Amino acid sequence: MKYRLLYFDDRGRGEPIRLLFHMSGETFEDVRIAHEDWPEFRSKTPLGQLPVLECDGKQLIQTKAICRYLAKSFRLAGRNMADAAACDVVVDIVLDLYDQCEHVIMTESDQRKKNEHWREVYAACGKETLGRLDAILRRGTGYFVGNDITWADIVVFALVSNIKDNFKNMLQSHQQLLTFLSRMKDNSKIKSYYESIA
Ligand SMILES: N[C@@H](CCC(=O)N[C@@H](CS)C(=O)NCC(=O)O)C(=O)O
Repeated sequence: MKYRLLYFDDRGRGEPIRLLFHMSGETFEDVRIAHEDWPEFRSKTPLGQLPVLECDGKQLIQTKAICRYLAKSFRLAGRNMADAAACDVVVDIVLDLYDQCEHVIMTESDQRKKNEHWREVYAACGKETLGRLDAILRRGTGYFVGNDITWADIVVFALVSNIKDNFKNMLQSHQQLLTFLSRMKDNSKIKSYYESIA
């Protein structure tokens, strides 16, 4: 299968998909669309949005659908139906939070305004959401589902790292999550991917 990922030159919703490829070792073309080219490019996408994953030329859209499809293809979707559902739950939890932060991450450069936004999101739902993720990790396997890495770990790592880097020191009360992020960052495949684009 020939894969082409179309996304902006940002981490955003493209990063979990990139990481799934790097974790699996499957090759793909990482096409990064410049924001100034987007107005012209937009009409070439099914919903006027990115990411789009082309699989042998066939376009697949929606971050979650793309990630789930790749996770199934790369055997990163858990061992059984119950694991698969647990992965979906974790991904839905983190995407709900990311949805609240995305606009600010993508467009705001003033750190003070970013922090103000995060404080509001944290009070409204962030504290609860991150607390829920912390609680799942407290089970102690080091992974969100079962005893091994799944796409849920990869999506949480990609999106929560982005939140953490944009809203400085804002995850400080979520120690389980912070430990998880730094362990994932040390994963040899993730590490070599980030070294390759540094
Ligand atoms: N539910 C969609 C949302 C996609 C989305 O909002 N993409 C943004 C970038 S993260 C986009 O394409 N924005 C450009 C635009 O809407 O013109 C998904 O998860 O893929």
